[in-house]
Amino acid sequence: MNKKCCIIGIGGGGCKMLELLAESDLLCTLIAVNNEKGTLNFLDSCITNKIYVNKDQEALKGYLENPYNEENILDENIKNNLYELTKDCNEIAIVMTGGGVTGGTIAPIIAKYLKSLSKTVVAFTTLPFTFEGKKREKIARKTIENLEEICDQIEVIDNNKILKSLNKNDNMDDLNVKLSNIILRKIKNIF
Ligand SMILES: Nc1nc2c(ncn2[C@@H]2O[C@H](COP(=O)(O)OP(=O)(O)OP(=O)(O)O)[C@@H](O)[C@H]2O)c(=O)[nH]1
Ligand SMILES: [Mg+2]
Repeated sequence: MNKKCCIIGIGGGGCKMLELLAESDLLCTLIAVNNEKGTLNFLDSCITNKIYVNKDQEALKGYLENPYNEENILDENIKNNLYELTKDCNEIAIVMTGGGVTGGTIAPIIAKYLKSLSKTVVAFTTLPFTFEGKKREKIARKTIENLEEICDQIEVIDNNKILKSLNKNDNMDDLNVKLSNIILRKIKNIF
């Protein structure tokens, strides 16, 4: 395990995963990215690196189809922040849960910026629960397609499979612990 690794949690689910990964023995730089100030403010206090993207879903939506023009989303301030926070990290894990607009658009854009800095970038994302509907699945699949084009490696975990593996009295927190453990194992194997 390379200590010079960095994990970037993006969007609502990605930031939640980051909080759970922060409880592990990983010695990585942790960065939370979201377009919701509230979510960033209320993150576990051990996550101190926070990047606020001041763009709502309406502004981000178009980037699902074309994640390549990142200049409008990552301003100089965000780029400088990312540059400084990752400057000693060669390997970067991007963690998000697929199906949302925020993670789905910002993750490929950040991955692209990090690739321009010659980092190794591995993305971890989920497929949405089937009960969430086709629209979310479509966003998640497009996100995967975009990440595959940009990242060195991408790991897709199906939320449905984890759901099936739960015990009768388990709840969403239990599901999230299972998901974060899967991500943790994969990160340890890859880096
Ligand atoms: N396992 C798990 N999946 C989650 C969790 N939160 C969200 N998801 C999944 O991730 C998808 C995207 O949700 P968010 O991560 O909240 O979306 P976002 O990236 O913030 O994007 P927005 O739609 O703009 O809010 C959902 O449709 C769910 O399938 C979570 O806590 N655990
Ligand atoms: Mg969100």
